[in-house]
Amino acid sequence: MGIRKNVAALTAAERTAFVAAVKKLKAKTTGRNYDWFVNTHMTYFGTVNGHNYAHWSSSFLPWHRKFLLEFEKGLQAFDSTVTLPYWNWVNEQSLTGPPFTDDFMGGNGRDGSGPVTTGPFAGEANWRINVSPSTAKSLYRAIGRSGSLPTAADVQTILDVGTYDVAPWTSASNDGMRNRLEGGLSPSPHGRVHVWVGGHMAQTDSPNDPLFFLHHCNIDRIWSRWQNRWGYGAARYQPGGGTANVVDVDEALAPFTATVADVVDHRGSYTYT
Ligand SMILES: [Cu+2]
Repeated sequence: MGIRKNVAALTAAERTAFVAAVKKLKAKTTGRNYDWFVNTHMTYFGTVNGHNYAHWSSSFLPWHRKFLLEFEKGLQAFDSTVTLPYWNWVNEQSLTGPPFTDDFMGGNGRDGSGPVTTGPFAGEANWRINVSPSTAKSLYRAIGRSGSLPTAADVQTILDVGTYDVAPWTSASNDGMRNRLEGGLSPSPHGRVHVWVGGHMAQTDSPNDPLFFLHHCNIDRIWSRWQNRWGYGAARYQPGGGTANVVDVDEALAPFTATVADVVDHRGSYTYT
């Protein structure tokens, strides 16, 4: 049972351990290494087998929950004490505070939109981009160039929507919690944070920036808070079944074999502080 903590509550030793495990996963040469996660996110960004597994569909939340769980498992193979921390961007908005410190995620790109120059992921020698639709070989950020960070009121708006999702179960869904959280409908915190960080975070290979996992951990936490209020059961997920080209509750979250129903209640494997 893992406890996922706020990035602002990590000790220096916990920050060091997390970065070390991430670097070991990156250096791994076989199996599900760091670049496997980048590649999988790129592949599943679009349509696979007629389904939008990862994005712009009901399965956005369970797919990323499974993706994060497998990533966390990958880190724990190197250090069993490590869990994914979450970046609560409602409160942590300063570039001089967590998670942007020199001993953790590092700061902005050079001149506000170039390669990251500080922290453990700055420069190709420390953190080489191997899998990407763009040619840059080091990590880029353009923090704050576009968009804005979500507010507490934005998150509350989402928590108050009791319906998980509505037809057509896409970015065009005009109601439901999922599309408001993901980005097809306002207030769109998931999409806004990707755009606000910019650089690799605004591309399909966004997991190249380790900040991706801290951001998505917070998205997962917000879904968990919603579930805590409205129910963790599989019945709270929509669509229930028989919906063509949408991942129904009993369908697998490819490339994983776990179904939506397998991941809706996460409390047996991790909780949030
Ligand atoms: Cu995302």
